[in-house]
Amino acid sequence: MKNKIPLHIQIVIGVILGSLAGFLFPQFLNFVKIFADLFLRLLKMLVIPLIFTSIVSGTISSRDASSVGKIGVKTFFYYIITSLLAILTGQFFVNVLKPGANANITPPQNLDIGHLASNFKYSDILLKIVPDNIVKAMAKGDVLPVIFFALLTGFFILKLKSKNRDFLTDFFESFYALMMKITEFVILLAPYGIFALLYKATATSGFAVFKTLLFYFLTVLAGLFVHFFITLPLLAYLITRKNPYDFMKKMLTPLLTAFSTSSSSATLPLTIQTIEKNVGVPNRVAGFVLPLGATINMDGTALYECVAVIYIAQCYGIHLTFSQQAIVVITSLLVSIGAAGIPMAGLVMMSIILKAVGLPIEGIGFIIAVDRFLDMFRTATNVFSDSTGTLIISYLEDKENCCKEL
Ligand code: DAS
Repeated sequence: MKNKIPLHIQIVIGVILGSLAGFLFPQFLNFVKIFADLFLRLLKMLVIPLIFTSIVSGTISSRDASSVGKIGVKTFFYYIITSLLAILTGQFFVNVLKPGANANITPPQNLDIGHLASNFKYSDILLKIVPDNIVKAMAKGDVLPVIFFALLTGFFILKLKSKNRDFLTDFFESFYALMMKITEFVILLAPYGIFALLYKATATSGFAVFKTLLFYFLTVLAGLFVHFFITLPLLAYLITRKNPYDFMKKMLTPLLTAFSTSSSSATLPLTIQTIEKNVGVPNRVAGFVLPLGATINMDGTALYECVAVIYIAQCYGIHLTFSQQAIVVITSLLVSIGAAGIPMAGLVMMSIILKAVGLPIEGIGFIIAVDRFLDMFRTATNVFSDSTGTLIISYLEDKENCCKEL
C-alpha cells in the first residue's frame, strides 16, 4: 500500500482535518471514536511480540556468545547509564517547564492513578523481573519479565550447538522482520488513526489539547538537545579524552540519515560502515555494540517517553508524586529497551507506561500530532548514543590503538 504523499505530510493533514472536524462536527464522536480506539488497539497489539523479537534478535546479532560475555557487560552498563541520564534529563525539564500545566483537560472518571506506586517497593521490581509464567506475563503485557526472558533466550541461543543455534537465529531474525513489517503497516494507518484521535480530542475538549502542544514539543527538544550536545559528548571525552565534537562531525552522515528516516534499524548499516571507516573502530566492537544498540539502546526514546507521560498527567491536572514518577522512569527505561528501531516505535510503546502509572491511553491523543516530527530528533539521539557507546567500548577494549582517525 504505497502512498505518493510522504507519511509525515499525511500526518499533518490528519491532524488538521481531524481537529477541525472534531471541533466543527462533534456529533459524530461515537462513530469516529471506534476508529480512534481501533488504532490504539493495533498499537497495543504489537507491543509484546515486537519487544520479544526485537531483544532476542538484537542479542543474537553478535552471533558470538564470547563477545556478548566480554564486551556485553561494558555495553549493557553503558546503555543503562546513558538511558537513565536521558530519562532524568527529560524528567527535569518536564517538571521545571510544566508544559501541560494549563491544558486543564478533564480526566476520565475511573482513573486509578499510580496504583502501582501507592505501595511501591524496589524489591517489587526485582521480584517482577522473573515471571512465574512467561505466557501469562506476555498475555498481561508485563514488559519487565518479557524483557528478562528475551535477554535469556537470546544469550542462550548463542550457547547452543551450531545446528540449533543457526535455526533459532534464522527463526527469530525472520520473526522480528515480520513484526517490523506488521508495525510498518500499522504506522501506514497512522494518518487515519491520528485523524480519529484528534477528532476525539477536540470533540471532547476543544482546542485545549493544542494550547500546550508547542510547549511540550520544545520541552522534549530541550531535553534531547542537552543529551545530544552535552551529556553524551562529555561522557565520551571524560573516558576517551578524544574530541567528541570531531567524532560527531565524522558521524554526521548516519546522524542525518537517522533524522530523515526516523529509523535506527534502517540507518544501522551506514552507522557501522561510517564508524569503522571514518573513526577506525574495529568491526569486532562495531558489529556487536551497534546492532544491539539499535534495538535495545534508545536514549532519545527513553527521554521522550518520560516527558510525554508526565506531560499527559499535567494535561489532566494530575501531579505525579516522586514514587509515581519513579515508576515512569523505570518503565521508560524498560520500554526503550523493547522499542524497535523503526518510525514511531516510541509511540507504540507509550501505552505500556500509561498503563503502569494508571493514566488513560487516550492521553496519546494529546501528543500524537507532533510524534512523527519528534521521532526524527529522538532517532538521531538514539543513533548518536549507540555510536558514542561504540567509541567508548572500543577505547576500553584497546586504549593504545583505539580510533586512530580521531
Ligand atoms: N524511530 C525509533 C528509532 O528508530 C525511535 C522512536 O520511535 O522513539 O530509533
